[in-house]
Amino acid sequence: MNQNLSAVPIRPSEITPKDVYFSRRDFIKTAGVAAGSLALASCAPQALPDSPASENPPATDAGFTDELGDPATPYNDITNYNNFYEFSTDKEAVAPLSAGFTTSPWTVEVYGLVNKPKTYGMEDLLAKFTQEERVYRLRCVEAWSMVIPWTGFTLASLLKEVEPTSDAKYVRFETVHRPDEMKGQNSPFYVWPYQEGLRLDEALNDLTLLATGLYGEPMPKQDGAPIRLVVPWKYGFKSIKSIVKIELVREQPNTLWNTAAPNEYGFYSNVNPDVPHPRWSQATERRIGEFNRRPTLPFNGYAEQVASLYQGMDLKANY
Ligand SMILES: Nc1nc2c(c(=O)[nH]1)N[C@H]1C(S)=C(S)[C@@H](COP(=O)(O)O)O[C@H]1N2
Ligand SMILES: [Mo]
Repeated sequence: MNQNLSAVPIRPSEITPKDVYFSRRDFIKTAGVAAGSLALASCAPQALPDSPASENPPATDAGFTDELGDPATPYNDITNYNNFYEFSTDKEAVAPLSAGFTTSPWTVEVYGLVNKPKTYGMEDLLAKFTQEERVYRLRCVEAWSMVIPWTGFTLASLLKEVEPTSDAKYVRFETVHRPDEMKGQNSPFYVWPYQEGLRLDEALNDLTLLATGLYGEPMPKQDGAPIRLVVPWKYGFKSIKSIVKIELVREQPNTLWNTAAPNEYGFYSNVNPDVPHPRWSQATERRIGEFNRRPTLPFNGYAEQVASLYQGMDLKANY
């Protein structure tokens, strides 16, 4: 697995005036991010350009830190080292290949076992649900990780509005299917469109976010524009990108990775240093931008918030 990052010719910190860089840091401190809480400043609804490409990439880490005090991964790394198989299996090729992806107009259909099914336009979603900034660690199953300052709203707030019925036990998510724009969707090795799923209580947990931006900018295409899931205590592949369907269902849904290699990728996929992938250890990880590996934390460091969801479950059998 190639884990090298391409050289970044100009560091954002070199082209951002110091006063802007430091005022951002001061703002974040005031908002309490560095003080150890998870959630943070609410943001005004964003405009929706079709090409939110970074003409002015945010400063390196821009003052964002997670609740463990780790700085955000530089914007240039978050937007040039991507897993998005619809475009390429080469992490450094996703950004250029996704540049022409159409992300506006965009709708998300929420349906299935709900009292009030609804198809939302992106503008509705941004206007209706409170946008928050949350700095989360993303731990890829390939044993690298990043710290990403997301903008988004809780999946719970959306699900409450559509009113799941008592039969709804799981949530199924689907990425847009557009093989003309997403050449990777012509690959016979995977079942397209990309699908993912959560148990309803996981979906309703306050950590679970529908993210619409990062670093305070609209979501870059390569990161799953215009809206993607973020489930920070699970391996990165659960955080499905470019969502068009959210269905409440009775049975545990199929997922792309569980279908492709069920012995390697379970439905739960909680970050667990004690359960190795059949072909490599999950005990340590490489934070993008750092040289030394660091130990991987159970539930990616979010055990306090989510371990209770799995009480009584054998997490080695339910990997
Ligand atoms: N639709 C879709 N969603 C996806 C993927 C993908 O290939 N297609 N890759 C997943 C994997 S393996 C990871 S690690 C994260 C990567 O998100 P990032 O590129 O924003 O870091 O997205 C996840 N969501
Ligand atoms: Mo991943």
